[in-house]
This record gives sequence, C-alpha cells and structure tokens, in this order.
Amino acid sequence: MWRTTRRLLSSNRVSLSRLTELQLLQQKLLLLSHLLTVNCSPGPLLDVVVDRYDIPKVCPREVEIEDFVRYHFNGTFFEDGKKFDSSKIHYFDFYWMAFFAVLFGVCSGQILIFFLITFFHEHASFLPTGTMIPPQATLVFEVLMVDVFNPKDDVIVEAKEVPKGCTRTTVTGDYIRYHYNGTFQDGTLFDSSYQRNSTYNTYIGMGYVIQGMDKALQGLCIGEKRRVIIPPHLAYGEKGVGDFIPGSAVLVFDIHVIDFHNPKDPVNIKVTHKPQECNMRSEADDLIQYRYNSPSAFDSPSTTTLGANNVILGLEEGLRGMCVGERREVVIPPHFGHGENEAGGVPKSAVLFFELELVELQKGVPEDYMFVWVGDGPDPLFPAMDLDGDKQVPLEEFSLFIRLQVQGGKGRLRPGIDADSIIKDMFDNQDRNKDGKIVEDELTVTEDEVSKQARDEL
Ligand SMILES: [Ca+2]
Ligand SMILES: [Ca+2]
Repeated sequence: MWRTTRRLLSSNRVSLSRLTELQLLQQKLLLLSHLLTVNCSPGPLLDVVVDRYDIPKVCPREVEIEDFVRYHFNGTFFEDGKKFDSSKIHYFDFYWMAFFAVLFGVCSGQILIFFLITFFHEHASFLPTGTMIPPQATLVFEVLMVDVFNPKDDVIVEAKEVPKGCTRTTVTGDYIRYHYNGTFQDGTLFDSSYQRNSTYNTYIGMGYVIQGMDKALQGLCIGEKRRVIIPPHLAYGEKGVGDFIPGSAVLVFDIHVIDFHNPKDPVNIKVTHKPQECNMRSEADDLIQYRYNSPSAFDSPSTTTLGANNVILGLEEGLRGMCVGERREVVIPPHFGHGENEAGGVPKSAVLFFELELVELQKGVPEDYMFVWVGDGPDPLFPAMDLDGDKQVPLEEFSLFIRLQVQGGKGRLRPGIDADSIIKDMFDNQDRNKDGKIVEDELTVTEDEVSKQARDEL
C-alpha cells in the first residue's frame, strides 16, 4: 500500500484541513493516474512537498472542492532539472475539476511549486507524450494558477474607490463611459481601454455587453473604481474568443467610471451662491460675461449673447436666470452638449460639468434690433426728440436724446457694440434726405415704413 506523508515547509503552505486523509489519497491517485501511464504497481512511498511563493496579497477566491481550474505548469526531474512535461508543450485540457490536493486553498494568480516524489519498483512509466519517467524519479511541478471558478459562481464585485457625496448610481438604461483593464486572474492583461486612449461606452443592462458586465455596471457612482470578476458562464463561456480569450476563462476587469447619464436626463443646475441683491436676471438677448471652471477670479471671463446660439444648449440653459455674482454647478448630459460628436477635446457622449459665475450682465435687445424702448416710447416722438424745440434734430441732439433714454432706463441699446456708431446709424436712417438733421416729416412716413422703421430703429 501507499504510505503518505506530508511535510509543510513554512506557515503559508497549502491548507488541507478540509480534506480527510482518504480524500487526500484519492486526489493523489487521480493525479498520478492522469500524469503517468502506470504500467506497474506504484511504489510504497509517495511524498508530496508543497512550497508556495508569489502569494497574492488579495485572494478573492480560493480553490475549493468541485471548482474548475485552469493553470500552467512545468514539470521537471528533480535530479537533473530536465523538463518532462509542460503546459506549453503539452496542450491537454487544463480545465479540470480541482482534483490536485495541493491546489486546494490556492489563490488564482498564485504560483506554487510542489515536489512529487514517487518511488517505483522495477519499471519505468510513460507519460501520454511518450516521455519516460524512470523508476524512482522525483518530479518537480511548478504550477501557475490561471483561474478558478465554479459554475455556481456569480459576478464578484469589489468596490475600490467610491467617491464621497455620490447621490446617484447607475441603473438599467443609463449610458456609461468607463475605462478598464481586462486581465485574467493571473494578472495577464488581455484588453485595455487605456491603451486605446478611449473609454468604452455602452448602455447598461440591455445586453450590449457580456452578462456579467451588465450586472457589474449597476449601482456605480461617477468616478468610482471597481474590480469585477466574471466567471466564464457569464462571460465568453467555454469557447472563449479566438486567440483573445481562451475557453472557460475567468475575466477580471478593473473599471473606472468616467461618467454616465440617461437619455432622459435634463440639464442639472445647482445654485451654489446667490448674491443678496438679485434684481436682474439673465435672459435671451442679454450680453453677459461669465467665468467657467475657473480657479481664479482674475481669469478673464467669456462673453456671449444669450439666445444667439453661441454656446451648447446645456450651457445656454445653465447661464439663464442668473444674477450678477451668482454661482452655479451645471451638469450637462451629452444630448444637451456635444452629443455623439467629439468637439475640441471633448470626447463623444461626454457628460459635461461646469462651475459658472455670472460676472456682468447687460440687458440686450432682440435679434436684428439696435435699440428698443423699455415699455412704450414717447408719443408723439418728434417733440420729445427735439430737445430745444427748434423743429430740427441734428446728430448731437439725437445722440443726447437717445443717451438720456438709456440712462433713464426707458430705452436700451444693443450691448457689445460701440454706442456712438449705433446712434450714428440710427440717425442716418432717419435723416432721409441726408441734410444732417431730422425734421418731423422725416419721422412721419407711410404706414408701412412707420411700422418697419419702428421695428428696426425707433
Ligand atoms: Ca432741435
Ligand atoms: Ca433731414
């Protein structure tokens, strides 16, 4: 019969406590019958020495009974170091039930060495490859555990970094952009979005990605880092993907959420500072100066006219209804941003975040207007314009009249354009005979012209 001893060389050795001695024996018999074509009865002594190294710091999954394992190994003779077998040259199915007693408790990604010392009586043995194992050989196996799974396994999710103040997490139907490194459990990289320098973008929970990832992408915060371990039955199954992913591979994804949104999301506006005095708010046609994402109040502000289609829809919305000095945080989903197009360094489908501050606000005039009355203008107009009552209005008088209206809050010039040149244009339009002065007749023209002039100028 066999005599079995087990020597443990250090404290971090295989724990076999779960196995009974009988199980252990069975495991070793299985091991031998697999590795060797035994054509004689085995010798009286079987001694297994296990020495492990490169034990992973984190071991999410240890080998347990009925697990499936994939591993690489080198088999050498102890005596001369010559190789007798290797997973590199001997591609049988590495995907077995974990019957190696020594594999129990091993972590994926871990390298272990074990010595299998066998004593045979008279005859040599032969491996399936034909390699002869002489009598009384000591075999050294170096095993690298590639991965471990059980068909009962679900996706394992490990939160790595969860941003503080995360109020919203991903749900089915959201569109997510994330970076990832995809490795096997032994740490071998098989895919990386970082190498492509482009996020992976997808809808969640709708079958666009492998089943395990669809599950793992639920409940994430923006900025969150998560490790996801997906067993093959929730990934690429027994077939794998070409040379890319072997059959029955367990996949490990380290993902980093860049952003996500739902196609139904509105622009989200949060007022972070409201000045005490807030009488006038920005609206369409106003000329505004604002800062965005600016760490310093000394940065020169941007200028735009609201409603003039100068900025993306979401920013337009975020800038409206502000008073001077107000600050806001605005989150703009891509359908109110740059959509599915890349734009000036903004990746496609990106959610945009703005910190806004309204610096200056000049009330505007509608498109195509140079001057508007606030409320009703003077009626009749000419006597009001003719400030000195001499029945004629030269440019200087006209200019003074318009400026008095603006100062008194009764009229408004188009902001952002030199007032003198606007007033000169308005004057030239009214001075129909170009004699350098406006008389009453030049204001009373045909009905059509009156309405047109009133709209265009006065
Ligand atoms: Ca006059
Ligand atoms: Ca004239």
